[in-house]
Amino acid sequence: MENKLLTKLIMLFVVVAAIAFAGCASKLPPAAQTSQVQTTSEQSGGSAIVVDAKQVNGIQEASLSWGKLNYNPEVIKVKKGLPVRIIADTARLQGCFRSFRIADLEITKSFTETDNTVEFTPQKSGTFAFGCSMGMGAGRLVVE
Ligand SMILES: [Cu+2]
Repeated sequence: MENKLLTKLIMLFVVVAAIAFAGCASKLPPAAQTSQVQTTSEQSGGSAIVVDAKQVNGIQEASLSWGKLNYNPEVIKVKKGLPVRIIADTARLQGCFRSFRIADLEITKSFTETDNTVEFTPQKSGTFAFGCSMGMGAGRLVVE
């Protein structure tokens, strides 16, 4: 009896892992996206979740969580030349999605429960793709 339960649990795990991986892999951003102008709708037809960073004591803050098999929000809008603080929701961001990267700004950060923020000051305007270090998850930082 215990063996049957264990087998069921293993099968459940495999199925969940397969779904999670398929979702992650299907979100690979096109390479051209980096230089694209920000638009309000994604290629898939749905609307991107767009958030303006909030200024708190001179720092532009934005939370980063998980939803729809991708980062949430998918677009973070900030202003050039002012410090940005991204605060990761580590309760929802799991696995490789905690390994955060904005390649064009040379920013990499591994979020943990005790170290869930990354700070930087964007010095050039533009739209910069972000994602996990493996290239899954497709978001954009829009610097204006
Ligand atoms: Cu990944």
